[in-house]
Amino acid sequence: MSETTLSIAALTQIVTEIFLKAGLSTQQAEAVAAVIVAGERDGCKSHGIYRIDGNLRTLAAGKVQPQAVPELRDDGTGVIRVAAHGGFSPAAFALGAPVLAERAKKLGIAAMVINDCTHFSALWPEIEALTDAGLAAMAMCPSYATVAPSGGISALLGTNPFAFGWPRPGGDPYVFDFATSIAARGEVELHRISGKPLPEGWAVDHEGNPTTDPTAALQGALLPFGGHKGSAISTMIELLAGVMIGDLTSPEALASLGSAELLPHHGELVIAFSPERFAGGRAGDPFARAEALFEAIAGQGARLPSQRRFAARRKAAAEGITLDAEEMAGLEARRAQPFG
Ligand code: NDP
Ligand code: PYC
Repeated sequence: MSETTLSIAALTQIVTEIFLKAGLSTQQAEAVAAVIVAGERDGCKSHGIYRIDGNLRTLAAGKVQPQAVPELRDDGTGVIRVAAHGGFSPAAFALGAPVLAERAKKLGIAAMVINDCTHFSALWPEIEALTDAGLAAMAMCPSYATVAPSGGISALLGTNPFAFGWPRPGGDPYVFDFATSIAARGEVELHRISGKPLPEGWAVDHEGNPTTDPTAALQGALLPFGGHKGSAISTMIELLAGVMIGDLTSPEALASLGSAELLPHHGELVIAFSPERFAGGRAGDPFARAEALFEAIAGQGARLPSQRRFAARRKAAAEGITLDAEEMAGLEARRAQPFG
């Protein structure tokens, strides 16, 4: 199968054009294209260009506001809010992130609540915006009911991603970002599209029986990572980034959307920390102590999370992003066809 290699800028232009043509404002289109292209650039296929069709389906169903203008609500405290007004989360995050960073540096800790957004993206672009500002950060959100709780048999929790980052002066940050299900639903979709069975232990069918068939898994439920531990972390995310911020939990998000074929609408919680402020002048520079820990991990031959991603990013910057013929044809078709 023939392949096409595009520069990051060229792919960004194509994806932005697709979303402008679909009716998104420039603010929304550029923010959505940036996270999709970042996913493709970093070798995160489950949140790369494969997400374009889901976004367009959600738009066509009228479930996301293409021209939404996110609104910052800042009362000067440690909790800032961004009302996404039914738009996509990346534009809302971009509006609030500088204020979150400024507030965390001033107070030591600050949180950003995003309400009323369609959320389809990986969380690491957001975490890296904060580690780039010298802050440690956590982000989390519900999704929609597609994961059975540990010991249960049917979909209730979301794939609920959780991400953390620590800044490393002069180097790539320490970042992890994962679904609290054993894999992201996007991974299951990619298995279905390429006709590959799932590994054992990922999912159950609609009757609660173990399955390796991606279609049966999508109709049934994924399982949490780490059994009862992942299930509890996922439940915490429902509480903190759903119930606590006055937004939808995963079962509520699925009920309001009516289908897991579209992208979910809910909120997100992002927390930023100033390591210097927390260290409070106690002995030992927190950044130097963190480096000692990272070196000890790597010293055992283990890799740090995001290392694969950063390597893919450097390769893409030097050599471009390579897409197969089917992916390229999909992009061209989306660019050429009228939206709807
Ligand atoms: P993965 O299991 O692919 O990766 C999880 C993390 O673990 C990454 O940081 C990865 O780094 C790291 N990692 C993987 N293997 C190793 C290893 N051997 N040693 C050390 N670290 C390792 O992620 P998921 O499939 O769970 O999630 C993929 C994406 O889906 C996430 O970005 C998440 O935000 C997104 N998502 C979004 C949702 C939403 O509602 N918006 C819902 C669910 C998921 P590396 O990347 O370098 O491999
Ligand atoms: O891959 O599980 C997933 C997902 C849900 C919403 C966005 N991504």
